[in-house]
Amino acid sequence: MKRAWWKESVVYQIYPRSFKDTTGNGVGDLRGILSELDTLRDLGVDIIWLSPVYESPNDDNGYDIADYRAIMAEFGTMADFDELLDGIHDRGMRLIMDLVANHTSDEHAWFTESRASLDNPKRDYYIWREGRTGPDGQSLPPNNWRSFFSGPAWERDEATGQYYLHLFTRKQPDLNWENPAVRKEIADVVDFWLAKGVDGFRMDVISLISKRGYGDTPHSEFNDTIANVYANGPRVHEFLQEMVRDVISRYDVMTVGEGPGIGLAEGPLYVNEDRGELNMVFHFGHMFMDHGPGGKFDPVDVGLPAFKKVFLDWDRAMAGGGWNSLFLGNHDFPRMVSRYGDDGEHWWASARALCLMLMSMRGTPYVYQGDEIGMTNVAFPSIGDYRDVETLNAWAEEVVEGGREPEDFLRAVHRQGRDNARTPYQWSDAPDAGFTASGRPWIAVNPNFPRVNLAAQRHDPDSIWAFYRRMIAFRKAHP
Ligand code: TEU
Repeated sequence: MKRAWWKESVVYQIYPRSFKDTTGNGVGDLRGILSELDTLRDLGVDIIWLSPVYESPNDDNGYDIADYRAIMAEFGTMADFDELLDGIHDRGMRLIMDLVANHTSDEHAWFTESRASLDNPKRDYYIWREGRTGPDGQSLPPNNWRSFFSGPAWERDEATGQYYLHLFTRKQPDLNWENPAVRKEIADVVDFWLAKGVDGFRMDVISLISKRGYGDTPHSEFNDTIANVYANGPRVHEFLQEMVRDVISRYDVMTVGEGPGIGLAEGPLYVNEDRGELNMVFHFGHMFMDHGPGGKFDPVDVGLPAFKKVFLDWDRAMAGGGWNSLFLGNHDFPRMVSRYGDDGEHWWASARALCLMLMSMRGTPYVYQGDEIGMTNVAFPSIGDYRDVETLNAWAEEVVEGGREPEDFLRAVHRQGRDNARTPYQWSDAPDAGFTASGRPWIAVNPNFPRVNLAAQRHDPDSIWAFYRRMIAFRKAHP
């Protein structure tokens, strides 16, 4: 096995919007992260991954990028970013950025041009198709694909009458990676940030960039459509190899690709060392296993043997020269202690047990902000308390249009919703958990903050935080 710094590191994911607000706008910011770098270093973090901080209209909290070379004004300025990067490097840590390149915002200049006319030079930057004609002469989408966030994956655009593909929200049009000009644009973006000194990328839904064609999906379960229709298209490896060859290989950096639809058979093709693609992928073996026939808001129970098998299988799958990422949660999934442990009576013990598991497997561990203090799911009483577009779209479709009982849907959201992981970081028992002094956080703080917070744990040798710190140190002492 070859040694590499990213194999001997612990990554900490920051969701900037929910980390720390220093300006009083109710939204976390870059200076908030800067102010806590010593805390992260003290925990033993080697690499910080920032969820997107680029200019964005925030339809999907920054996963809809309007300008890849600008910092979101709510988060700060490019000068703040440069200071943050220096602060991270000064402490011997590294920084990886989130590269969202399957799609842009519909407010990106490329899309504004692309949608303007059929012969715009940027028309082929996105995926445009004629609609189908319905029985009554009405215009229907080109196929039956559904978006990840409810409703059709196609939107008809007034200017030309054609439809554009959006696997996520309608404000996230998919880029056309078949177009070499698009690949060159993305390569230039990657080069821009690497030349600035960032240490790598987490690549959002990289498994989806190469499309297989646009026939109807025959699958009734959405996860089957992801795996068999949307993901692992015929040119995905060629596109990744091209990006690595042309740009990434010129730097000493790490890459981890997010991979809905990447199964045990495909994983090695993305990460085996002789392939020149990625260092790691995030597979969703354990993340999608509790989705029922109706998808994520129709959850089913999963047993421990099935859960353990995912990790065993993936460990074995890497025997041919690949390397695993290890994670039990992120900004898209429930809190790990609530989902895989117990956030009641056995909160403390199960948070520590999950930490032990995460830190003692082969692979690179990723800690999602707040998991190191045992932050839990939240059960807001009303849909009005929720912010996530996935949850709000599913509410509109299932409850408002579909007639599902609101209480039943909210129970599913309490268990599965992405906002579970997006409530503000709980720094202390001060108002709003010390996240913001504004009195109006962008999303409410979990009401358990007087009990679950960093200040209460930082100097307690038996705390969850202290256990993470010990396990990280132990891990590094025994490569
Ligand atoms: O997530 C991709 C992805 O597969 C998720 O949409 C996942 O299926 C869903 O969140 C489960 O509920 C990435 C980002 O991590 C996510 O935040 C973005 O919304 C999405 O891509 C679009 O960029």
